[in-house]
Amino acid sequence: MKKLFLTLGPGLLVFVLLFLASCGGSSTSSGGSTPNSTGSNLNVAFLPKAINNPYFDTAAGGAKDAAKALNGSFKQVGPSTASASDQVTWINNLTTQHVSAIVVSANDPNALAPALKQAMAQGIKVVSYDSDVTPDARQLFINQANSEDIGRIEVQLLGKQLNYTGQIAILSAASTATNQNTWISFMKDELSKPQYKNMQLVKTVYGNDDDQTSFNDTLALMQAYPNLKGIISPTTVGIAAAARAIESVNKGGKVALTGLGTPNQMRKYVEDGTVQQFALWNPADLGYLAYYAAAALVKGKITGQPGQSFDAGKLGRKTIGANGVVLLGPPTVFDKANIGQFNF
Ligand code: RAM
Repeated sequence: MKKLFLTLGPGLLVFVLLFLASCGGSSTSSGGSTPNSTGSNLNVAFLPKAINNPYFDTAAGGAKDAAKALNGSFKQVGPSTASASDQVTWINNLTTQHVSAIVVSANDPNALAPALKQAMAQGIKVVSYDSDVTPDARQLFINQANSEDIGRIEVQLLGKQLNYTGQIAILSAASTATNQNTWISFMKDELSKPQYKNMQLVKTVYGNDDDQTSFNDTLALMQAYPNLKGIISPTTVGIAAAARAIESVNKGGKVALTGLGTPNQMRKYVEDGTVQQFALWNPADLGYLAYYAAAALVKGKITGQPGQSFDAGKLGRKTIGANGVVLLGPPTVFDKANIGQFNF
């Protein structure tokens, strides 16, 4: 540090330290930035909602496989908490580095848009995955599954379990998260159907994809609503924290829980009966597809127009749909019978 101080001088050193602190996250990388077989540099940066989330780590694993297959480079950077303003800092940083593509999962669709538009103006390709930004701030959105199906399926799973009766609550991620908010709007629409007339949504709370906040929110919900019969948590961080909270007050089997989780984080709770069923897609395939889409844009094989198609390696050819959306596929429902077959 002394040497760094002498080299940079006090002012610049403070600036560098402040900058690093403001980013509040870190990065991992793999592959070289050597020119690929087409001669262009394929240097793709993934920016998830937050790092240290097993869901995004699994997606990064898939992206690394794609980078290897395409002779490109991969790195993941991001904030340590799910913060939109920290993501803006990272976008500006990646724009200065002039990476060839930014692949981002948004904590807020609007807050990220100006920085992403600046990146695009400098020739950087922008792909959103998992959680979209405003459509004019990216070329493509890689959607994990049909948003309507994801929202409705969670209500259907809980309804069946509760015999369509009782108070329920939702434990979401950030209140501005594009993906969760879209799914919740379809949950509400599903709940408005006649078969749910005896099921009442009493509250939606936001755990911000933070384990401790989500745990505390779940305890607070059960305290505020002693007759609460079920919780839907459409976030892998939230559902795992909620399961732990339910068990911590011995309410396993009394307060039903479903939503979106990773099999590895939820296995224990499915095996001990706290959770009967939950859903998800394969995050590794999502990261893999997002990398292939970014590569096709960088190589000029597509521009992001609906109807264009591109090679997505082991996932086959994918076609761009309306609004620049590329769909991965249907979600899987996990339960005691099948959870043993999955390891992510
Ligand atoms: C969390 C994040 C992510 C979401 C999954 C289901 O990991 O909120 O955006 O897609 O849950």
